[in-house]
Amino acid sequence: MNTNGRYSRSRTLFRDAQSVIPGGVNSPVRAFRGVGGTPPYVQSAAGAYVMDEDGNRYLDFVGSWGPMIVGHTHPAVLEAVQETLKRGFSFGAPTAGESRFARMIIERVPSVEMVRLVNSGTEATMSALRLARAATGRDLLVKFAGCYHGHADPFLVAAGSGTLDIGVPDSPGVPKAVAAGTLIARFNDLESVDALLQAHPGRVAAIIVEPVGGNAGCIPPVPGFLEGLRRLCDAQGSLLIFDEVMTGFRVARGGAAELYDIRPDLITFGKVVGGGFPIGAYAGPSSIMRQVAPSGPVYQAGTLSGNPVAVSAGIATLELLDQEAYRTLEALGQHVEDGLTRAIREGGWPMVVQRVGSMFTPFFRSEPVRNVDDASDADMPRFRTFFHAMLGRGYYLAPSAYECSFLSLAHTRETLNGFLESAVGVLTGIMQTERV
Ligand code: KE4
Repeated sequence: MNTNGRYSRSRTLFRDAQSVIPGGVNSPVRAFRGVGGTPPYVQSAAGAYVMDEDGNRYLDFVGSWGPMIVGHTHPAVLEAVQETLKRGFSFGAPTAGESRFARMIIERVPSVEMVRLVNSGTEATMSALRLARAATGRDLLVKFAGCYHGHADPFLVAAGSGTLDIGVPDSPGVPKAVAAGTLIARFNDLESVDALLQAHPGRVAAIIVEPVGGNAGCIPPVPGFLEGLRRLCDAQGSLLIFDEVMTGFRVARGGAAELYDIRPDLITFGKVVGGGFPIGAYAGPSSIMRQVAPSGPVYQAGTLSGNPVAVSAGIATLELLDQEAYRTLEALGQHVEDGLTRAIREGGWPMVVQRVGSMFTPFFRSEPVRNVDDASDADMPRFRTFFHAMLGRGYYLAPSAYECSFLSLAHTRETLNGFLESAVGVLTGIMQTERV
């Protein structure tokens, strides 16, 4: 817990904020409900580091929950944003940059021919679902327990991410009629999907999936899972939606669709695509996307959608993410995984580290984590002890056992060696104290 004086200013700010903002935060996961204690109030960030209001510096593994893949305040992104700002903030009119940005996304993701920009991942998934329902004339949605697709009503059923930390995977306020339209399957379990499709023949508009589970910790798809979803959708006439808000431009230049060589019908993006500015997107083949207003009847709109400042950050970020960047991110991820896994093996500790590219989660459980039930079976008190001990040593991991930690191009083998040395020391202490 943050009990020493090093967090006094954050503690004061957090206490004050709770009288004017629900829970003191503008997004629940920031409140540390998953780990307890006071969240450090970030005052600034640069490269791989964030600095809090008490003058503490942390090697950052949260990265704004994914967007900061090139590092904080990257000079190229900063310059692009500053240049755009001089020409104006927002126009509510089309700009040349939006088409350029759309073409960059199309060039990177094989199944995408058209893109609509929105302002968040939630808007992207909400809009993609409406489009899928219109395109198929069907109403039902299949999602997976523990997957999180933002906070639109249809997705707050057996959700993941912060809903698990505060125990509301089925949020109050979602009408029963809406929740009834969302069918729940088990991640990495094709039979659970087939059973739902057989029970509702011809009625499922879409299956939405995080191709790599990232909201119950990092849960890779087992071999054949994604290919099976593709086959089931084809057989049923349902659309396959890859929610790549977290994996898009994170796990490969073309996201998980490229990494696993799957062609989903629709893909949603967020986080990395905005480079730290509010951008979401949904995308797919022209045959489907043309149905979106004003070219088609499926209505979706947004005052700040395609905002020129945000788009300039997205363009500058994607320009930095060439194949060399992904080789670097993979090497850094492998280095972290190898370092932790070696210590776990030598210590005989009941832990697994699961990773895809530069997103990873240490689970305090011996067996692999294949779904949210496995993730919930991990030793949460031990995770909390580990998290706070590492925070106290200047390493800011994701403050929840149900989240992923992220690496960036600003992390180095040297800084990660320091992280690994601290992590192994802390874990050794935990396991010895608990005589594991
Ligand atoms: P936003 O509306 O938060 O931009 O995106 C929602 C979303 C959709 N799909 C996936 C796969 C996501 O991971 C997210 C958002 N992720 C959470 C954390 N895992 C964002 C952090 C937060 O809620 O503050």
